Amino acid sequence: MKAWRVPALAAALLACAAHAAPAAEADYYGTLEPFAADAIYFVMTDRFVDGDPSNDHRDQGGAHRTFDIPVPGPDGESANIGYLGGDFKGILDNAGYIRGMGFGAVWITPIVDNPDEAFTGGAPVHWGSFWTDQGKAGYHGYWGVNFYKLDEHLPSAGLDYAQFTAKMHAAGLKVVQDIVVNHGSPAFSMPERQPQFGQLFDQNGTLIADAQNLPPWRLDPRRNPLHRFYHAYEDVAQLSNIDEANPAVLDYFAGAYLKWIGEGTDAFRIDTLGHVSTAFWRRFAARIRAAHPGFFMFGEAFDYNPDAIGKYTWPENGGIDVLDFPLRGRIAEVFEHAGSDYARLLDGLYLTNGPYANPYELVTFYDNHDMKRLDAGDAGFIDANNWLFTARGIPALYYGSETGFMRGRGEHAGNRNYYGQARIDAAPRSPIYRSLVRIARLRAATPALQRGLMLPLRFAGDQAAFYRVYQHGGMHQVALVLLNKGDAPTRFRVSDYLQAGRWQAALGGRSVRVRDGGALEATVPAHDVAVYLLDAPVARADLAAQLERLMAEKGHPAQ
Ligand SMILES: [Ca+2]
Ligand SMILES: [Ca+2]
Ligand SMILES: [Ca+2]
Repeated sequence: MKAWRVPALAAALLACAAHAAPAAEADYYGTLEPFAADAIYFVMTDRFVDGDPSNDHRDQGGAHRTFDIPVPGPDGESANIGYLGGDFKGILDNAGYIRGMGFGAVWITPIVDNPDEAFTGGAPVHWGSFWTDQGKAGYHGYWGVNFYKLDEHLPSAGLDYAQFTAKMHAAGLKVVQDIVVNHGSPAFSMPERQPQFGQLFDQNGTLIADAQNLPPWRLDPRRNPLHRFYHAYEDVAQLSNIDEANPAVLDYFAGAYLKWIGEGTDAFRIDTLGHVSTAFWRRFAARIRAAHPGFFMFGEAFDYNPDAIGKYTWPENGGIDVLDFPLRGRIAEVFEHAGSDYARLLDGLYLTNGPYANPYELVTFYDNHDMKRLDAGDAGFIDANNWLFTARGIPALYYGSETGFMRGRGEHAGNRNYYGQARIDAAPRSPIYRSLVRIARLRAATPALQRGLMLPLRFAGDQAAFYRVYQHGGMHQVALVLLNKGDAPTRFRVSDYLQAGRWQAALGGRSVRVRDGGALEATVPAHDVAVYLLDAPVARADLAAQLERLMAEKGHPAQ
């Protein structure tokens, strides 16, 4: 056997030499995660578009009705804590709008059945309040009572969840399902017990857990089987606090979420990740990925300290990527204030030896439904989007940010207001929308911007300049990104690590031919971005050395 194989190998080597095959290109990439190709549009389903009034259930709830519960504010303004009618059909009707902006995925709020009454416990909601739930309905979806059952406000005839995901896929959009394991619905403090609140039901509709309106410290999980899904201590507001150490809990949630993957879910966004133990996440991720290898998940650990959230991304804790809260804090700082310094963002990237298993797989954002929306003028939004869609990470944009909708507003002050078809139809008139479309479509067409290594060149004042480099599997691309957040045009001159060749101006304008040892000069208008692309393998030695260092050190040192 051996005697036969050696000549074959020698013949192969000779054949290679005869054809002077080039040396294999070195691997340079931030991530190979396929999901990183897709920017994410985050929709609070109930607040996006009411595509089907027949599923609104406007009479639901009786004395504790669930539809259209206004929270009045000053000057005739209003927030709302009832259902407002948004549904799968409203999203699907606008799949072309979302895809057309350059997004490849839609993150939707939880789809599972929520209570059919407004909550009567907790503290009353008033304009601008946080952590208050009295009078609120489960329009947001985060109060699950049966995690195997679709909430009745979402589907339409011919459009159940599986049909919705199939049609979204056909429209070129993946579906990111928002999932919760930490809690069910509000479970105590009701003046009188309300149906469904604090209860959990299985796939057959059988009651399997019930807090019975008891405060958590009065639960008796040792003796009462209906209390065994819950910790006997508080966690978030009045929400039931699921005991993730109970093996039945893992079976219940893994079973439910595998069912939804079977109906077309492409990825999970995990709510309240940091309120559940890493031991649970390791087991949960293993269960999901045993059936669906490589399934992409990212979670919400609501913490601006990178040391507190990095651990969730490590393989021993389930390898779950996270929403990039630490960078989000810096993005708001920089783009909400003129005169800020791009250097603040550089320090928040953690490109080498940082706390994350891979910083290129983090989901980056500047606001969402649980905080004040970005408080900036149109120019600030434009600058923030130009950053988000060119820097490392997977951008997620909250619905309405494409027009600066309800900017600066928190949860009960308009953050989650109904967007609606009229605003969508008018969006092309917004300068934020027009510049977003330009940069998001460029990212969608540019592997280096999606998954390339990021090599910073200059982060100072209103200027940022960096390379993104993707070289893998026969594909190679170098992007040079030049950002100007100032009020005047600015001149960039780049020579560091600049490879000779023909650099195409990806957003329009003249391409630039760079000679060995030359420079690339470009003027970037106020609040604008320029991207130059070189479609060539990395050849310059000092650039290769920098990329090798970034490759070797991009993860957490212990990984
Ligand atoms: Ca509806
Ligand atoms: Ca319901
Ligand atoms: Ca918890």
